[in-house]
Amino acid sequence: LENNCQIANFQVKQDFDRTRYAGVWYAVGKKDPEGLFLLDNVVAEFKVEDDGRMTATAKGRVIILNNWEMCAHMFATFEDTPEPAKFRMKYWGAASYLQTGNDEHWVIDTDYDNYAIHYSCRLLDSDGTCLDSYSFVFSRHPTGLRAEDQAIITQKKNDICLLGKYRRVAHNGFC
Ligand code: ODT
Repeated sequence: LENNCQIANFQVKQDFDRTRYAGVWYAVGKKDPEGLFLLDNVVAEFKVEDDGRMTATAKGRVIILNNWEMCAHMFATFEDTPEPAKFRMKYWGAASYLQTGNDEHWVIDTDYDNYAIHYSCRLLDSDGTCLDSYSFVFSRHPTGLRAEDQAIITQKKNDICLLGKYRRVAHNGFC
C-alpha cells in the first residue's frame, strides 16, 4: 500500500468501537518522539465515561530533572473527531512536574482482544509527512504479542512508515 508517508493517507481502524477498546493495555513496543517521556513499564487503561467520552490513565517509568527515576501516573481525556478512530488526547500528570500536552491519538489497528497499534504525529512537515511522531504497540497480555499478531503489527508499522523504528518496552515490576 503506497501512501507516500503522508499521514492524511494513513488508514485507521474502521468503525472503531471504544467500548470494546476499554480496559487494560500493556505497551510492548514504542517508537519514541523527540524528548521521550515514558521509558518502560507502561500500562494504559481506557474507559468510556457515562457521557460516552473516552478517558485513560497510564503509568510508566520516567526520568525527570535529568536523573530522578520515578513511576509517572498520567491522565488523559479524548476529544472526538469526525473519524471514530482519531482523537485529540489532552494529558497531564498526577504531579505538576510531569508532562502535559495535547496530542493526536489515532488507533491504527486493533482486534480489541489481543493487540493494538497507536500513532501520534506531533509535527507535520510541509509535504504532509510527519517530522516528530510516536507510536505504541499494545497487548492485552503482559507477556507480549501472540505469534499470530506479530505479522499484522509488522505490516501496520510499515504502513505508517515506522518499520524498524520501535524498541521493546520492558515490564519488570518497577511501576
Ligand atoms: O512517552 C512519550 O515520549 C510520549 C507519550 C506522552 C504521552 C503520555 C500521556 C499518557 C496519558 C494517559 C494515557 C493514556 C493512554 C494512552 C495511550 C497511548 C498514547 C500515549
